[in-house]
Amino acid sequence: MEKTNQKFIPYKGVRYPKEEILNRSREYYQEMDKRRTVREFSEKPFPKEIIENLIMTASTAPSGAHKQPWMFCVVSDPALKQKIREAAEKEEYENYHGRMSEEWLEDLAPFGTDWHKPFLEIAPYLIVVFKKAYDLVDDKKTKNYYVNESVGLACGFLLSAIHNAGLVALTHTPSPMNFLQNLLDRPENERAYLLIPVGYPAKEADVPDLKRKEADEVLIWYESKEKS
Ligand code: IYR
Repeated sequence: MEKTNQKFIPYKGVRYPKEEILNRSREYYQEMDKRRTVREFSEKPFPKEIIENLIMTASTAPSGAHKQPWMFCVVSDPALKQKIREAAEKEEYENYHGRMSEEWLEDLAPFGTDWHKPFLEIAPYLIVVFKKAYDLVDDKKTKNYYVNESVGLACGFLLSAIHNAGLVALTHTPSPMNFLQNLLDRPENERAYLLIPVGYPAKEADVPDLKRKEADEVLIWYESKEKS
């Protein structure tokens, strides 16, 4: 390896025997396969420490040059949640009444979504994820790399942590999202990326009866042709 100024330390990850790796991989898949996007939340509160743990898990995601180009804003203030709902619904009304194509509306029909976004006030916490297009260090611009990939990975980690904790979430993408930068008073280098309400599911929460693709639809093997 190239000599650098970076200090290297021994990798401390656990090493399992292969049977255990097989079991753990199967069990994790089965657990994650139970995750569902939920749009009907309970108002039931829970400690903010839980949210902090979830976000710190998200922040363990890999990122371009380890810049961690994200900021997670957590909104629990009802007045601010109301403002966010009003602004999101204003945009979504336009989306559902002309900005989205017929094809798009048809694709969404099975999910029963419309411009009403009550979950933005009902869920106890809204996590608004911002990507940092660049960083500002003492008012100087410094570069970030693979920002979309990095923040997407962090959001994936976040969703799996939420599911693992026993809570539910919705990946909401009001469009355009710039109202969030204004309402949350975020600096110029931060752009809203996803809005993720988090909470307990409502008592009678329904989800669409979706099927996930089979392995042969999402996975192609390229193996040695040699007989083993
Ligand atoms: N942002 C809109 C529309 C929407 C778009 C897609 I693609 C979805 O998978 C779900 C919704 C809304 O939140 O209603």
